[in-house]
Amino acid sequence: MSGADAEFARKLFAGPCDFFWGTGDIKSLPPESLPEIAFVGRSNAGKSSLINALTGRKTVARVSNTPGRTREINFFNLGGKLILTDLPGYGYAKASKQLAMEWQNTIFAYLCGRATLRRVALLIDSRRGVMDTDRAVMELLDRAAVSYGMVLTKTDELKPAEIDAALTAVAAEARKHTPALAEIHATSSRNGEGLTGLRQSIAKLAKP
Ligand SMILES: Nc1nc2c(ncn2[C@@H]2O[C@H](COP(=O)(O)OP(=O)(O)OP(=O)(O)O)[C@@H](O)[C@H]2O)c(=O)[nH]1
Ligand SMILES: [Mg+2]
Repeated sequence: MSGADAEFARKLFAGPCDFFWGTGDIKSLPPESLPEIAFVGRSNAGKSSLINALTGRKTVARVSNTPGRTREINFFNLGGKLILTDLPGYGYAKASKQLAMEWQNTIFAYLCGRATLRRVALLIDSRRGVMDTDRAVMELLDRAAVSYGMVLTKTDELKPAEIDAALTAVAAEARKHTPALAEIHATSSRNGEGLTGLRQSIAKLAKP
């Protein structure tokens, strides 16, 4: 990473980030325009928190202690160069079966059909590791040939040795999947660990 690239990433995430579209209906997505990165993961994995932390805001994406908080696909325009999308989580036990199916269908249709989707950030709660529902999503992304990077979240909850173990375990899962990037980011939205590196990786997808 050159100094200029690092500076571009820093400026991009320090600049404006505006919510511009939210929908639960796959038929009413915003027009495909800028390159897009989607934040995907189990309910409560920390997707909305990570978007807020990356963009240095407290309230861009809504966060809550109640899993299942994000009900729609929310689109954020980052400086006119990149779109960040915050998706509802999967694996939310309390959701009714019917609702869970609807969510899944919507999310899957979005992930498989969005021409401008350049990358998925697949968030894994570092205390839990990769679970079967994550593996199902990885297989779906494999089939859709969407490139994805695994991101460990909530590392502030772990000791350094535990973070290393979590990274090793996630890397082993990623190696089984061709579209999964080898680079894995260990992050905390609470203490900021790993955010600079993740910003730099994401900024490479942005319109120059
Ligand atoms: N300790 C710690 N807690 C976190 C971190 N990030 C998020 N959380 C907490 O985890 C919970 C869920 O965070 P969200 O960002 O709403 O998670 P989400 O993946 O968007 O959840 P859904 O929208 O329900 O899918 C909240 O209580 C957050 O405060 C982190 O880096 N460290
Ligand atoms: Mg959320």
